[in-house]
Amino acid sequence: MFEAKTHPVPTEFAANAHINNEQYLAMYQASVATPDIFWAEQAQQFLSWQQPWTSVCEFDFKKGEASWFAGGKLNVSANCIDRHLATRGEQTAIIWEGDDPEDNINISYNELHEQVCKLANVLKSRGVKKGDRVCIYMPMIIEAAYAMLACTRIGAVHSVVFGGFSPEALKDRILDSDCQVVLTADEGVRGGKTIPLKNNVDSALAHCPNVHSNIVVARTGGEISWDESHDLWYHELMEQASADCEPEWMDSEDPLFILYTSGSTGKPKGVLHSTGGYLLQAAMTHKYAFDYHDGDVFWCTADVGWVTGHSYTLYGPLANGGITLMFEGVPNYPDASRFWQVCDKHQVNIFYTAPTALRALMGAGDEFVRSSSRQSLKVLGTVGEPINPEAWEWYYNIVGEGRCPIVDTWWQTETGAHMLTPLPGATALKPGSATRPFFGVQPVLLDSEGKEIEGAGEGNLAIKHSWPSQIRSVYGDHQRMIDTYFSTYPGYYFTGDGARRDQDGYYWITGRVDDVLNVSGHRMGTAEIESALVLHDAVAEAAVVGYPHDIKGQGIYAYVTLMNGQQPSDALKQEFIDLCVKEIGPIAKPDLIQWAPGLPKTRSGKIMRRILRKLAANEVDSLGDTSTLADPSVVDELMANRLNQ
Ligand code: 6R9
Repeated sequence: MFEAKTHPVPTEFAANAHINNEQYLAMYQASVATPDIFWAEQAQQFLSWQQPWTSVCEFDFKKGEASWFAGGKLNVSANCIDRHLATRGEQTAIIWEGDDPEDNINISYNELHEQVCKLANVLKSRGVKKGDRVCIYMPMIIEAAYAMLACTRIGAVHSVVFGGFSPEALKDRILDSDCQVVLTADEGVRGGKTIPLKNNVDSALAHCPNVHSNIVVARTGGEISWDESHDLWYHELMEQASADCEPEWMDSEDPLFILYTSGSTGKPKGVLHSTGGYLLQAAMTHKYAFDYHDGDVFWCTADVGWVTGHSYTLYGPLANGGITLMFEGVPNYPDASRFWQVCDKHQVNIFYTAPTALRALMGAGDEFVRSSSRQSLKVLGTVGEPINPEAWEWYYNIVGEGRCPIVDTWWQTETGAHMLTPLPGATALKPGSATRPFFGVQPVLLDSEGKEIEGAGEGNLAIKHSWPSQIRSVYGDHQRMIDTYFSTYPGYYFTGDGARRDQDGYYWITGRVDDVLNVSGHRMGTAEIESALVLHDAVAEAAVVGYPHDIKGQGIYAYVTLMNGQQPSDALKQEFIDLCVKEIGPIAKPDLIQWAPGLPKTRSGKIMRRILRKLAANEVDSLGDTSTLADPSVVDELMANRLNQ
C-alpha cells in the first residue's frame, strides 16, 4: 500500500500553537466520552448568548433529527460584529482585494457594523421578516458579506447562489425556497472579464412572480436593463437607511441559511443549517484547524457561493474577531503569481485554497511563486477534493518553503464545518491524508453490509454521533434528507465518500462512492448534467461519468445516444455544451462527448455506470463482469471509439 513520507510537527510550532498533540488527544477523548459537557464549555467560550440553552444535544439519526443548544438565544451578526466593537472596533475585519491588483479596501469592525445595520434596515423596509428567505446572487464584493450578515441580523435565511450559475439554475433555487427578495450586482468582474449578473437575474425573474425586490449593487456601471416594478439601487436604499438595528435574538435551532448542493439524484437540494451549532463549529474549527491567533491575516480563496466561503471566508473568522481577506479575482490574473502577490501585499499568515488551483499553478511554473516573498505565511490549507501527494509536496516545499504545515480539511456542505483535519500544532502530516477527526466527530468505515470495520481498512465513510454544524434538513423536503443521508446505513450519517484508515488511525478519502462528480472542487450530480442533455431534441439518451483529469481532479465525460435519423456532428456537440451551460452554468460543460449508438444496460434496463466509468478512465483491462448486460456488444463499440486513450 502506498505510504507517503510523514512530516512531524515542528517543535517550535507545537510550543506556540493553541493545541499540541497531547491536548488534542485529551480533548478528543473528552469530546466523545462526555459530549454534552465538552460542547457546553466550547459554546460558552466561543459564542455570546443572549439566553442560555436548556439542553446541549439531542439527536436521533433514524429520524434525521438533531438539535444543539435548544432554548439558547443568540444572533450571528452580534457574535460576528457587535461583541468585538469594544475591543477592536478600529481593527480591520475584512480586507477586500479586487480583481484589479490596484483595487483594495479595508473594512473595520466599526464600518462593518454600520453597513450591516443599514442593510438590515433596508431589508426590513422591503418587508423582510424573521424566517423569510433572501437570495444573494453576487460577485465577491464586500456587499456580499454585508448582505449575508444583514440577513442574519434580522433572522432572515440567506440562500447564496454562486455567481457562475446560469439564470435557469438561479430560477430553480429562487423558486424552491420561495425567495421574495434578491440581492445582486450589475456585473461581476473576474480575470478582467465582466459577468452579466443583473441580466441573468432578469432572465430568472421572468419566471419568479413572487420576487418583489431586486436590490442591485453598482459594481461596474455597465449597461443593464431596469424594471421599475422591482429593481432597486443598493446605494440609493442605503443612503436613506438608519445605522441602528437591534439584532433579532434567534433560537439556536432557528434556520440560518440554505445552500444548494448536488446529490446523486434529482435537482440540487437546499441544505438547511441552523444558528448556534453551525456558528460554534465554524468558529472553533477556524481557530484550531488553522491555529488562528489574534491579528493573523486569514485568506480563504473560496467564493461565498460555496460552503467554504460561508464558513471560512466569513463566519468562522468574524466570529473569532479575526481579519479575513475576500478576493474578487482568479488565481491566474494578471498572471499566475497573483495569489502569492496578494499574500505579500496583505501579509497573509494563513492561506486556504483548493487542490485544483494548486495543480493549475504548479503547471504554470515555479518562477511565479518564487517572484514573491511569502515570508508572512505560517499555515497552509486545502479543501474540496483529495490532494494528490505531488501537489501536496509542491505546496509544502515551493509555496511554504518547508516551513508551513498543510491542513487538508475534509468536510461537506452538509457537515457545515471541518470534520477530518490535522491541527497544525498537534498532527504529524501525511501528504494526501485528511488525518484525524476534529473534536466530537466520530467517523466510521462501513462495509457493504453496513458493518463497522475495525482498525486499518477501507469502506464507506459514515459518522455516528451528531456534531453541532450538521445539516438539519433539506429545505421543504425533510424526507429527502432522511432518504439521502440517514437511510443507507440506519443510525449513521452517510457521507457519500469512501475512505481508507491506516494503522495510525489516519483517514484517506478515496472519493465519492455515489454518482456525484467533483470537478475543480465543485460538486455536480451526473443526473443533473444528463437531464440537461436530454432536453435537446436530437438526444435519445445520455449517461455522464467522471474521469481522472490532471488539473480539475475529475473531468466530465458524456455518452450520448442520438434519436433515430440524427447525424453526429461537431455542431451538435457544441449545442449540447451550450445547453449544459444554459441549464446549470459553465462548470457543467462536458469535457468529452462520445457518440454512443447504445449504452451498456442490464436486462432490467439499468445503465451500468461502472463500465462507462472504466471506459472513460481508459481502464479497459478491468471492465469486470459484462455477462449480465442485455447486449454485451455495445461495450466493444464504445471501447473502440473511446476518447481518452
Ligand atoms: C467543503 C466542500 C464535499 C465533497 C466531499 C468530498 C470532497 C471535500 C475534501 C474532499 C478529499 C478533502 N472533499 N474536502 N475530498 N479531501 N479534504 O468541499 O463541500 O462542495 O459539499 O463537497 O468534496 O468528496 O464529499 P462540498
